[in-house]
Amino acid sequence: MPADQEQNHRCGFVAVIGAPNAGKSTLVNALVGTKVSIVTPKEQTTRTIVRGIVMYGDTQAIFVDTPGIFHPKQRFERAMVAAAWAGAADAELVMLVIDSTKAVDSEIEKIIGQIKSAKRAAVAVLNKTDIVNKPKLLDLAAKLHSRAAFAEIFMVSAKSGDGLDAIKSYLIRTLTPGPWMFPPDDVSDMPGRLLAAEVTREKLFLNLHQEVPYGCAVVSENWEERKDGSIKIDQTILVARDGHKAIVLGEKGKRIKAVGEQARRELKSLLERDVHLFLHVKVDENWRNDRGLFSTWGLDFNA
Ligand SMILES: Nc1nc2c(ncn2[C@@H]2O[C@H](COP(=O)(O)OP(=O)(O)OP(=O)(O)O)[C@@H](O)[C@H]2O)c(=O)[nH]1
Ligand SMILES: [Mg+2]
Repeated sequence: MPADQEQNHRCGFVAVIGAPNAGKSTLVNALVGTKVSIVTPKEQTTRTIVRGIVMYGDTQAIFVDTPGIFHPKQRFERAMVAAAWAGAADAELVMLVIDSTKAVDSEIEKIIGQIKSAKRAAVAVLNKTDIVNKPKLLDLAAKLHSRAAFAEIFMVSAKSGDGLDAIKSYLIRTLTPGPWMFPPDDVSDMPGRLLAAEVTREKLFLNLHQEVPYGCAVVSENWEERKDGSIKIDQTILVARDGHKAIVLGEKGKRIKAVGEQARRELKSLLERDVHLFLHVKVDENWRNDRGLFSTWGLDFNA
C-alpha cells in the first residue's frame, strides 16, 4: 500500500470491562457488526479475553471483550477476573460498560477508582437504554460525570444499536494514528476450535439452570476438514459432578441433542460450511484446577 494512503490509518485496542452481565459482549458484537463473543442472560458468561476487530473507514478498532469483574473466590474465578484486568492493561482506551438499570454500586466504584489511580484513558458506556427510564439514566450520567474519570459518557442500547454511532465516531477521532495490526477483513483472532467450543458453551448456558452451567466447560478435541468442504468437530463437555451429567444429557438424551443442534446450526452459519458436531459428556470434578485447560483458554493458572 502506498505510504500516502497509510498516512490516515489509525489503530488501537479498546478494553471493554465492567460488572458481570453489563452487556459487554453484546456491545462488542454490535460494534464489530458480527458475533465474536458469546452472550447469555447469565452472569459470568465470558470466561476469557475475546478480541473483536473492525474497520471504521481507515480506523481499525480492536475491542477486547473481558470477563466481568467481581469478587473471585476460587482459582478459576480469580483467573477470569485477572484476565479482565490484563485485557485492560494492554489497551489504549478502557471502556467501562455499566448496566444503566442498576445503580453504581461499590464494585463499580472500585473499578472507577482503579481507572483513576492508574490514570487510564477511559470512557463510560451506559448500556441497556432501551429498558431504563430517562430520569434514572440522566441521574446515572450525572453521577459518573462527577467522578471525573471519563473523557466521554455514552448512552447506548447494545441490543438495538442505538447510540453506537457516537462511539464509532469517537474512536475514529481519537485512536492512535498508525498501521493496522490485523488484515482489514478479520473480525476475530480466535482459533476455530476455541470459537466452536464457545458456541457450544453458549447453548449449554442457555439450556441449563442454577449452578449446572457454571460447572461446565467445553473443549474441541478434534477438527477435521473433509473433502466435501464440511467440517467434523468432536467436543467434550466437562461437567463438575456426576449428577450434572444426567442433567446435561436430559431425558433420553433430549437436552444434549438440542444443545448440539443449536450449536451446529450457529457454527454452520459462522463458518459458512456444513458442520458435523459430535458432543461427548465427561465427568471431571477437577477441570477448574487443570493447568492445561487454563492455558488453552489463555488464563493464568497462578492469578
Ligand atoms: N435490554 C437490553 N439487554 C441487553 C443489552 N445489552 C445486553 N443485554 C442483555 O444482557 C444480558 C447479558 O449480556 P452479555 O453481553 O452476555 O453481558 P456481559 O457483560 O458480556 O456478561 P458476562 O460475560 O457474563 O460478564 C443478555 O441477556 C443480553 O441480551 C441492551 O442494550 N438492552
Ligand atoms: Mg460477556
